Amino acid sequence: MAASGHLSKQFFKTFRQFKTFVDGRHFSGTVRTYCSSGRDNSYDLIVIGGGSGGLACAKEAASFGKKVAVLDFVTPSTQGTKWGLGGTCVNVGCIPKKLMHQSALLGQAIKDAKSFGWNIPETSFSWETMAANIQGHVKSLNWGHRVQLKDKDVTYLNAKGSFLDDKTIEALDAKGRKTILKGDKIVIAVGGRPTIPDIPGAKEHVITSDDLFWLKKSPGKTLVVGASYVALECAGFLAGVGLDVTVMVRSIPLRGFDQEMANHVCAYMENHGVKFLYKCQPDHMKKIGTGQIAVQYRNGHNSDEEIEEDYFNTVLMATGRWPETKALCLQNTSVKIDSSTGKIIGGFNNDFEKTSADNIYAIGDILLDRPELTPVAIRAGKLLARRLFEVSHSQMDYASVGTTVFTPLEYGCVGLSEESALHKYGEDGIEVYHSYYKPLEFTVPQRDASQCYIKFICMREGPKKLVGLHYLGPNAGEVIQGFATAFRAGASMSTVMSTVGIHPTCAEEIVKLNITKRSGKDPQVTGC
Ligand code: FAD
Ligand code: NA7
Repeated sequence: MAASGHLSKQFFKTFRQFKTFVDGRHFSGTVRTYCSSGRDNSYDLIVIGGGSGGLACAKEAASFGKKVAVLDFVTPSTQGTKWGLGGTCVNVGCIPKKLMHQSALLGQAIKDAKSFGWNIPETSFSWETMAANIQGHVKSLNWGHRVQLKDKDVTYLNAKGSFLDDKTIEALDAKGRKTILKGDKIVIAVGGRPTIPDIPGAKEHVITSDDLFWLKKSPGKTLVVGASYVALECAGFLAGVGLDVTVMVRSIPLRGFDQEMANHVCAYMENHGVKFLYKCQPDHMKKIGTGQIAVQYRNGHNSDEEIEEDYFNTVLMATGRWPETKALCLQNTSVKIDSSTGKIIGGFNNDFEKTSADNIYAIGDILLDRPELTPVAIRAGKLLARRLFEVSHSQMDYASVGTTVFTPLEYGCVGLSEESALHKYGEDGIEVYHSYYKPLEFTVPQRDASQCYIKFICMREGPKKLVGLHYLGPNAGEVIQGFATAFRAGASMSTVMSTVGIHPTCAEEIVKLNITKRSGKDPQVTGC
């Protein structure tokens, strides 16, 4: 037990049995744990940040009998919003986002239900009810995380961590109390927070995704600034629950994603009531007498960049996120950060999560050039804990991670975009199979399916290995999760095409693809 060197004899030992199952092998044994009665602040592992990655890493290390501490502290948003243990995903990310998306999908389902014979009396939507129930669920998750840490004997400090040196952490709680901790190994998992551009009036008047999910009252007529997935997902569910929503797009939607798919995502949203202001960016904001926010914006369509104005009840800035490294006082360590992104540079000693300091590691959103996704942070955290305590040598594989954008028409993908595949292999190197299809559930209520589209990108030569799969339609996350496994297993066009479909589903349209873009034939699917 590495930390034992720091302990004096006055601390008494206990012996704890542990059993765990890793990489198909059982591990068990007896470990000495040091009961400090609050006096011993030396740990085998200190994790700074109790979000997706940090909690996973801490719990895994504790399951090997290690002495672990987790520090988690939420600095209130510019609007004063704060929340409990669990990080971005649980409190202000994936979980409340997906539940609000579900609320919007149910609104659509109520409309569809009439065509399926349901006699539905007039309905109305209550933001207050939705928000209270979702916030209640999130609070139960906060509590669940605390219980799990306690069950695993992980010390939890609701305090902000900063480095005094490579092995010493100062934990500062909300009451200004300081605790000094010593860590043999330290993992940084502090994630990021939304940025607010330096626009006059913005800091005072806008909200971000850190506030949206905790609003007790409906945001009303909303302007969403930004066009990445956070922006489009929020705009999608706000419109889905009946609000007047405008998205302000500075350049392109869903930068980094396949642009043909991104344009379909926006077209569907536009057909379903979301307004888009393309090539526009805010210039100035101020509160007016009615309580609304007057937003002056530059419209790039006007050659003289003339200023236009509109009024909103809420402005949601979804203009990117910034890593939480500043408060860590990394200047007191030998950890290197990337100056343009503020993120921590990993990859030292052939270990993706190892920083330039010998005993300090970084996981999740804080690590440079890694996908900012919860399952990525969790997996990286678990694998790191196993390597740190020599239970396994497995490294995280950051390639080919599937993801889904939960817009009103969901978009799931794995692998390369068409642009990246063309760039990497050239036009003659790849084949693109595609189809427009109509989900069966869209037929009876006569829903427009013009954006339900699938694209399968594979190598042109040999067995036609799959390099990218893109799906726009219902349940995209569920569909792509399965295909992501096939993708990792090296699936080819022939493997996928020889798979018998499950009828009648949307996913079966993937195994039925047969028209290449190159052929120029009509990719509309007709009949069964
Ligand atoms: P975080 O979960 O951000 O946790 C970091 C924790 O550290 C926070 O609690 C923070 O307050 C705390 N902290 C910071 N500094 C300190 C300090 N000095 N001392 C102590 N504590 C500190 N991902 C998906 O996979 N699917 C989705 O659908 C999805 N939707 C998203 C929607 C939104 C709106 C957003 C914003 C993100 C979404 N993500 C989604 C991304 C996902 O939430 C993140 O990738 C994930 O939470 C990163 O985990 P992490 O452990 O790196 O950091
Ligand atoms: P992203 O992916 O960094 O996207 C930021 C978006 O905001 C993007 O569309 C930008 O347009 C736009 N932007 C940035 N600054 C401005 C200003 N000043 N005015 C108008 N528009 C602007 O951020 P997200 O928050 O959506 O997501 C970040 C991560 O969080 C994501 O990976 C998830 O895992 C969670 P641009 O394309 O630069 O023109």
